[in-house]
Amino acid sequence: MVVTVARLKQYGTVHEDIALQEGTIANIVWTGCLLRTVLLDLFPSLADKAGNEDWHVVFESSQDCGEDEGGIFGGSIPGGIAIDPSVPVLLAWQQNQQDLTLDHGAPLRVVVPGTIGARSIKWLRKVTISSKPSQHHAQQQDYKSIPYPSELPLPSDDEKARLLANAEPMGWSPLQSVVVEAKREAEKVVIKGYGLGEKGTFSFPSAAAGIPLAQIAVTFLRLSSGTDYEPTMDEHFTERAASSAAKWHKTVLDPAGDGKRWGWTLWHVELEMEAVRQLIAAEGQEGKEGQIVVVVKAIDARGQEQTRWPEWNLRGVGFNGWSVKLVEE
Ligand SMILES: Nc1nc2c(c(=O)[nH]1)N[C@H]1C(S)=C(S)[C@@H](COP(=O)(O)O)O[C@H]1N2
Ligand SMILES: [Mo]
Repeated sequence: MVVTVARLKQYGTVHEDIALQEGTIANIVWTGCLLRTVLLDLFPSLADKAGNEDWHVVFESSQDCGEDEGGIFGGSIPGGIAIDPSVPVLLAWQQNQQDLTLDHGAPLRVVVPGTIGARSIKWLRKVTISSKPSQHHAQQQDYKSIPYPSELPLPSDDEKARLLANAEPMGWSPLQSVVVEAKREAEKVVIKGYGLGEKGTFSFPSAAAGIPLAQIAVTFLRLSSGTDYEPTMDEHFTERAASSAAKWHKTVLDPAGDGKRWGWTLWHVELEMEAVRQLIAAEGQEGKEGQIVVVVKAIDARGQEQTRWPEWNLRGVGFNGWSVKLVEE
């Protein structure tokens, strides 16, 4: 299962009270039974509805978050995904061969691989087959991205509520790459991070739309001398990396990710400073003194690149742009 709290740096630039950094991921081995098996065992006729978009499987937890926090926590997935043989949606009771702890949803939780964590309902109490998606707060009022032109004044509360009601709930996770560590070690630069292939949009045809990660590439840019790196410059760096003659260098993907469809793939690259200087030279800033940043992008098996920089959104969620990090001297 893919844990979604992975692009916290950008979240932190919107929510300045939360000083978060990237780097928190986990690949977990889950044990449970397939939701698909349970559903088809109880209701064999559901097999005929595999391709229909008009039904949903709604999960409800025993957790009451309180009226101000949205009430009972729950969420749903389209029915076709719940019974899709290529998406192993689990009713899980173990994590890494250990019984679930209370924090992680004991005694029973849902695990929907490849999607935002919010659909993996913990402390599961009820599963309903419904003609409508879940009406729970997390499905209807939260975990939605509302693209909005950043130069416009913020909308009124009423307008914001309207936009929120009309926005699509987030579902599958997009093509991603993140740089976690970038260090200068003598005459070498060592870069490490993680990435993930796209799982398509949360609509039909479901799992078939998932495209595996093929490559993660890095390039380097130099800041003009006297300028100090700030995370708010990242969008500008990605633009520079995309529009200049920047040369990209391939990284090494950890083979442990091979064939494991639903987990993060770790990657790394070690470059001589001379090679870094050449990549910077391609960008046209080789002569100047100044800090160096690394820019990272993912490319999938179809040759499609990760989104360079997503549209600004009102809620600061779902950031999936190219990743940037200052190379520590
Ligand atoms: N009942 C319940 N289930 C929940 C949540 C919650 O707040 N309550 N949070 C969801 C979200 S947003 C995530 S990212 C995952 C986190 O799972 P973990 O605590 O095992 O990491 O649980 C999901 N299931
Ligand atoms: Mo989450």
